[in-house]
Amino acid sequence: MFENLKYEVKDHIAYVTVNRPKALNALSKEVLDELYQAFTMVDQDPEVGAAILTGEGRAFVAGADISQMVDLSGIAGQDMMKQGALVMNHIEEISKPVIGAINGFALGGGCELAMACDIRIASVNAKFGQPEVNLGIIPGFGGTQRLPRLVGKGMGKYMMMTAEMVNAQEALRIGLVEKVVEADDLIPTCEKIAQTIMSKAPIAIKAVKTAVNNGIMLDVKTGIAFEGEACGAPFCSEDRKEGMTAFLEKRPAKFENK
Ligand code: DAK
Repeated sequence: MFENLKYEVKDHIAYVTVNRPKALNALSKEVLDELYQAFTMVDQDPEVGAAILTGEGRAFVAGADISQMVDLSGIAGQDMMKQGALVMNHIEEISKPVIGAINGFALGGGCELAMACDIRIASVNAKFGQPEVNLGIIPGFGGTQRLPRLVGKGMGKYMMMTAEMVNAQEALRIGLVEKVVEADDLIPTCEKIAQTIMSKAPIAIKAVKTAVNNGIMLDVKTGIAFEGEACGAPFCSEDRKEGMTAFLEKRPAKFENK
């Protein structure tokens, strides 16, 4: 189905694996196009409740494809930046949770791709960084905006100005990832998290995603007003009635995405 990705659905989880291991899964124009299509499939397939995004081999994604960028004109560069930013926004905005399983290098556009996921789980081998200044550019797929929101302004600037890589434990300490696990436990851990999330009311999960993603860009007061709006759909759902009734009847809830 794809040339640069593996895409598989199992037990309601879509596995999206960037599959260019020889180039450490660098984001070529083609990979970006395919990622956009794959996450549209995740969004639209009613059989899919969550996605796990990872990379084949020893990298998650080592960045935008430098060999494709080297000869780009300024205008073509802007187009590429727009394409990358669009893909990251798409992943962030789809209605289903996306878990990044960070198995190795997550550099430049790869770190930005990881940050577009809702939750990041790192293997002990993972390495993160924004080395764009080594190449005479700056992060162009949302990194200057998403990184400081995750790790704070100082650490974000530190990483983007020094181009230093951080290992998985440091990424955990600064809030760039949520958990660090042994390499063999990476996918099982992500599957467990996906299953846990999928056992909840999907309309509520979608509303959490929307409220957090939009609210974080607003001042707290406006954000709380936004949260009020986002409460509407879950509160009006049949699943809300089921969840509350199940609690009172001391039984597990059976959610139907209604
Ligand atoms: N692009 C293309 N090829 C890459 C690559 C990349 N980002 N990263 C690695 N490769 C390729 C290498 O060229 C090598 O290919 P062959 O020589 O075997 O053909 C192969 O993957 C294996 O890499 P190494 O031999 O270098 O492996 P090592 O273990 O020695 O080193 C490394 C691993 C990850 C430390 C190293 O490969 C590395 O430093 N890679 C580059 C990391 C990087 O700088 N990433 C940031 C890329 S820049 C914008 C648009 C986009 C962006 C910004 C702005 N605008 C238009 C405004 C985004 C920029 C980026 O992401």
